[in-house]
Amino acid sequence: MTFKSSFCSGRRGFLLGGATVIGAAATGGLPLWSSIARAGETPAPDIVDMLLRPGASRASLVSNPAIQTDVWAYNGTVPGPEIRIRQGQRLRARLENTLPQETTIHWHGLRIPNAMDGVPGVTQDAVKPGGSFDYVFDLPDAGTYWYHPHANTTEQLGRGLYGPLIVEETDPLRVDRELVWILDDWRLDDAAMIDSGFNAMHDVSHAGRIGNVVTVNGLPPGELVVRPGERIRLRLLNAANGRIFALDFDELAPTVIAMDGHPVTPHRDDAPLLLLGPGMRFDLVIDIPVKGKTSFAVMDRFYDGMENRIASLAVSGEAVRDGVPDWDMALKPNPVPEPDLDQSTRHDLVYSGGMMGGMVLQQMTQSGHITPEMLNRMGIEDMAGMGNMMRSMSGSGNVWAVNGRDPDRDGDGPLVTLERGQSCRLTLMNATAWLHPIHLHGHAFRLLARNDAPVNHQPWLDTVLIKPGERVEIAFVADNPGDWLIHCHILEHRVGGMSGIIRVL
Ligand SMILES: [Cu+2]
Repeated sequence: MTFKSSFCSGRRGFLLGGATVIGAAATGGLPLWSSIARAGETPAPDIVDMLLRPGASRASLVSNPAIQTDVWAYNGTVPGPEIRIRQGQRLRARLENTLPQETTIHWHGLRIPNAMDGVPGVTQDAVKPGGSFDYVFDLPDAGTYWYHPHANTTEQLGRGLYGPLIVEETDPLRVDRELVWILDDWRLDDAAMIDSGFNAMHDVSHAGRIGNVVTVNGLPPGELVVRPGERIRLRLLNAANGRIFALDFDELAPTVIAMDGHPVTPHRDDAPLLLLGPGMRFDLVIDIPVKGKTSFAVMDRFYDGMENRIASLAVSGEAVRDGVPDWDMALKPNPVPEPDLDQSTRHDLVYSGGMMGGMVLQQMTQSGHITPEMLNRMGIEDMAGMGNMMRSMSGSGNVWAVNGRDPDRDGDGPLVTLERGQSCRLTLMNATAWLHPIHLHGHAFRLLARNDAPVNHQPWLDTVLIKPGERVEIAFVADNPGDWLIHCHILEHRVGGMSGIIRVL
């Protein structure tokens, strides 16, 4: 089926979420697709239509509801409308740009055709103010995903452009309630207006643009009333530019059932805090105790001495059941091809630069994890050369580098080129003093190991958080042809050069 014909058939269905402002009212009384749907055509029930209109709006981000902040939002709301679709269905989303600048939509984590990936200059031309673009693709994988612009992303996400995309399993998990929490932070001035200093060099070379106001679903953190014995599925998503959340669930002991959308063996995390870098998602199952404590606090404890309350859970009402239900928590795996590790090609990406980066690069070189060959590829011959490279990078404004360069900008071509169908093992080395959530477009990868130690459950991910000095090994089948970005999802780091392309032929 061609793009055009698939576009003109299909039902005129709309996603009308609670806060969604689309459909008749938003399109001047006309159902969105009526002008192009042909009379007499059989509706295709597997298609969901969506209109996404990024533009200026206002939102109540701070605890005083009388104070409104000027934001940019999809269809007027932060977050944008929830797109909820079933695995295997087709999404047709029309972007109508009412922003004062160019934009696109990237469908984070989705394995879709390259032309739909929404990266200006790589997969499409940016959509000008007043322009539109039609995104059409099938959803092969169930899970928790999201959409956001990929043009001027620091400002466009920082002003509020993002929304959830939930792909439901054909056989959904049994729970009493499902919640989606989109975490974000905002840098607001005293009048609760967004600080317009995007891409400040300090943010680019340090931890990214960290805000001073944290929101959950675009609102100040609040209280949620739950019932004793209730089973909740919580879909967590970090939409912040740079903030990493380290979540403490009090005594609730959530079970992790999916990471970055993809099912994982249900397990309790060993770490006391759940680390959620920008772009990352977790699906959790939380069983509210039948007896005992009646209030729980979900806290973010990433920054010492700067903890944030994310939510308060108040247990109230009659118990839903006597104890913990024995319902299955295992989700059916998504159809992601398994990499053949014996037949795989190996590549490595060394991330360097940023404040105090020379020190970590030196340590990893001394420990032998960064080899003379890798240094050579980075254009570094000795320790003096390392210092020179760091200085010239900070002078040029490109404060980060991948394998010693910024291929996204200098036109050197892709970091890695792969034959279609080839299995690839990629070692990502963080030779910097900062954490980086590295995001690969168009594929899911298996996280195999950290610092040579195999990782529990080896989850499928699209974004992996790498600590300073850490080496992470991932593997995937390059089955999706095109040029795919692999970049740090701390958006200011990408601006500073932490980005490149993996080409699948
Ligand atoms: Cu980064």
